[in-house]
Order: sequence, then structure tokens, then C-alpha cells
Amino acid sequence: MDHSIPVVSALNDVYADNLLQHGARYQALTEAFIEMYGAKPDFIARAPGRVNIIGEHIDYCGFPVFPMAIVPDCLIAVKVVDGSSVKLGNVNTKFVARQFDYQPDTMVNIDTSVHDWVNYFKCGYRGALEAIADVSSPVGMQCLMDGSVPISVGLSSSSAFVCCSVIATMRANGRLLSQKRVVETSVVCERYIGTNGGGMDQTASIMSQPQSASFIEFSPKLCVTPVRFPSTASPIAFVIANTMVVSDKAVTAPTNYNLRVVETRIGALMLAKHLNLSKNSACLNADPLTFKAVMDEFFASGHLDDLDPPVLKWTKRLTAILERAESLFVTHPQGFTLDECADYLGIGVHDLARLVHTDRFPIHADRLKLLQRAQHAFSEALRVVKFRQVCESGDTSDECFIALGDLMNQSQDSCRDLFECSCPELDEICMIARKAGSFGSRLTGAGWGGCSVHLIRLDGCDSFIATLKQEYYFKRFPELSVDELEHAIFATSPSSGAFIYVFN
Ligand code: NG1
Ligand code: MG
Repeated sequence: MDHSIPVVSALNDVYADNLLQHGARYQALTEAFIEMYGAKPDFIARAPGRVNIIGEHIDYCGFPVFPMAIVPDCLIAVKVVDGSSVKLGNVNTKFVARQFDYQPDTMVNIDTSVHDWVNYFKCGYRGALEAIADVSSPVGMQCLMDGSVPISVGLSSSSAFVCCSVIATMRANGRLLSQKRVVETSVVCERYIGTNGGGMDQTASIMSQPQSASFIEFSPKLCVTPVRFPSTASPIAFVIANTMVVSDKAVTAPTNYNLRVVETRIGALMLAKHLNLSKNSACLNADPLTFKAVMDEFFASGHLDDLDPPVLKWTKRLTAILERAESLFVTHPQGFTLDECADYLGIGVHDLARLVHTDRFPIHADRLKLLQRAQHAFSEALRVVKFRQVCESGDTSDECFIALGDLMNQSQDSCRDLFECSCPELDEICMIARKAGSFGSRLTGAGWGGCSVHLIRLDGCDSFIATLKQEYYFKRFPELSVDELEHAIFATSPSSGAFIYVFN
């Protein structure tokens, strides 16, 4: 069933839980819009940020992930006007208002050599027009944005902005497509910014159900299963704590994010060859080839495990494929050069570059640590399916929360040691949090800085946050204001996904 983007107008709509809590913010945005443009907006598009509970750096490997949408979000108030130019203001005057005109050939020019905030809107605008294809002359738009997702801290402020821009442009042109089409559009068009990301953030932002996390599967096709956390007399809570280390993915991609994407892509190509998987199978010609596709192809010939319960089937398959990956990559524990990879695959380095898109997303690295990246990817995928199983087990004992926390702690260790996307501040804040009583603590998002997420008991929340302020923030960042601290560390709960708010 292909759901549509909810269009809400009443404050009491289940999707408008944020309006109840943040109705004043919508009111303020409307007044600022009238101030800027002299008339009320036609609608307000809303797309939330997300926190990834577990399943890091594996969406682009094709494996399931487990994020939840958070209350912080991106709002864009829009009024359709004559002409085809777009004006975009921001309530945060640090971001200077911008204007651009539609161009028939490129839709809009996105100059990624400058890190300009309007580029994210342009990605969404261009993506939306490409998706609704049949609009020959797009409408003029007056827009005003208000973003409450902290920027570049791994809470997907970028994807919230791009998704919001996609649904704003589609709605303005009278072509609001289904949730899945919006997700597909947003994943592809965010790459215009220069990062070669997976689809977790956009899926969580667009398709999250209220009060639920999302078990998101990408292959064989996009499938989102809402999962509720175990509810007990003493409920659990998730605390998000920002290390205050800014990790701007669009800037560091060649040595960090995009490099990891390439390592897992090349790892998948070499693993497919190692397993003598038939070259002409459809899945192996998928662009790009992922670890998940290789695993599915390896088991495609039908195996007894098809009758197994899901987690047992995942466990058997991931364990079996990881053993084979280790036997291949263990020869180069320090990593492979691109030449060694190309030689193994029997192709030229330039062919390899085109195959894994390093021609579009250049990387800077002498050696690709394929063994360690594969060990993380396969073990992280297994932790995700186990995490969901615990949530759905109906168990609400302490053991259940300890099990969830252990999976999160193992994930952090794997991100730190195998995927090498942690940093000293993330390691420290997780250590402090565990000593302060969290069941589990880990980085969330791309890593290399940004935010951490902690599973705690709700009734211990205040003292937990006080301890982290005392042990981390006051020591490392004594100059933070009270308001900055409130945005640095906060408890959160599953929020609803994107919607369009129309005025009564
Ligand atoms: P953040 O850090 O929120 O930008 C990025 C990717 C995700 C995923 C995570 C790591 C984009 C738009 N987002 O999230 O797809 O790969 O890192 O799990 O590239
Ligand atoms: Mg992002």
C-alpha cells in the first residue's frame, strides 16, 4: 500500500502531535512570513530529523536499519506566486535570504563548491521537478524556512531540509506524490550536494509513524515496519547528547563518509567474485552492488533456512557470509590499494572508479580496510534484527532493556574499532553515560563527531542529563549558554513523519 503524505489542518490530528507541542512555532512562522512577503502562506511543509537507534553505515550496504523520527524538524511555509522564481528566507537570519530562477535545462544550478544553505533546498526543488516531470513551467514560490534540527550533528538536518523542500515543491506545483516516491526522490536528489548517502534518513523523515521507531528494509524493496518500544510501568527514554564536534559530511566526505561507502562497494564486488557468483544475475548487476545483494545471491539457490524464523535465518546467513568475507580479506589486514582491488577484479582502476562512482564522489585514501568494514557491516546488520526481535518479544523485564543496551554498546564498539567512524569525544561521552547508568550508549548518524544516543529509564532522566552536563559539557565546553545546553542534550521520543499543514 503506497501511502500518501498526510495533509493535516486540525491541531488534533494524530500527525500533528508537534502542532500541539509547537503550535506557537507554526504561528510565529506564519507571522514572520506575513512580515516578509505581506500575505499568509498557502501551506507549511514539515519534515522531521531522525535519530538512528541502531544500524549505522549499513543502509548503503542494503541492510535494515532502526531509526526513529524526532520532534525537531524542518518547516517551510510556502505561497505560490506568478512567475517561476523562488524566494527562500530563513527565520534564522544567520542564513541570508536567497532567490533563484527555474532554468528549463538544469531546473536549477547547484554549485557544491560553496557550502551554501540554499543548496539543500535546490536539491529538493530539482529532485521534485524531475520526479513530477510533466510540469513544463513550475510555479513561482515564496518560501520561509524554520529549522529546529541541530545542523551537522548526525540528526539528519540535511535530509529533513531536502525532504521538506521536495514536498514543498511538489505541493506548490499540485503534484504531491506518495511517501515512497518522495523518499526515492529525496534520496537521489540529496546526492546532488556531493554525499553518496543511503536512504535511511529520508525514509525515517517521510514514513515514520507516531510513537514508533521504524525497521526499514531497502531490499528487495523499500519496506517500513513501525516498531513500538517495550512499554512498562517504568518506561524507557532515549537521550540525545551532542559531542559539539561538528562533522560536516559534505566537507569531509572524501576521507570519511564517501570513502566508507566506496570501501563497502568494492568489498561487495570482490566478495561476489570470491564466491563465484554468476556475473549475469540481475542482482549482481545492480548499481551499486551491495553486501546485502551479494548475500541474497549467495543464498538464492534456495536453502533450508527459508523455513527458519527471521532472526535465525538472518543469523545463519550473516554468519556464513561473514566467514567467507573474512577468508577473502584477511590477507590484507592493513587494507587493499585501489590497484590491488582492480587487479583482483580483473578490471582497470578507471573502470573500478566508474563502477563505484569515485569519479563522481572522489575519495582520498591509500588503503581500503575491507576486512574491518565487512566485519562491521555484517555484525551490525545482525544487531539490528536482534534489536527489533527484543522490542517485539513482549518482554518488558529489565533483561529486555539490558539486551537492547548491550546491542547498542556492541554497535558503538564496532563503529569505533572496525568502521573507525567514532572520535575521542564520542567515546568519552559514551563511557560517561554508561557509568551514569545508561543501558546502552552509541554514536548516531555518520559519526566522526556529532551526536550520541543513550537508552535510559525515564525516571532517571534528569539525574542522567545532570551527570553528563557535569562530567562532559561543563568540563569540555564551560562557555555553553543554558539555551545551547538545552539543545545539546535532550530526551526524545518517537515522533511522526512528514506532513503538509494547511490553514483552516
Ligand atoms: P547523517 O549523519 O544524518 O547525515 C548519514 C547518511 C545516512 C547513513 C548514516 C550512517 C546521508 C543523507 N545520510 O546520516 O544515509 O548512511 O550517515 O548510518 O547521506
Ligand atoms: Mg545528513
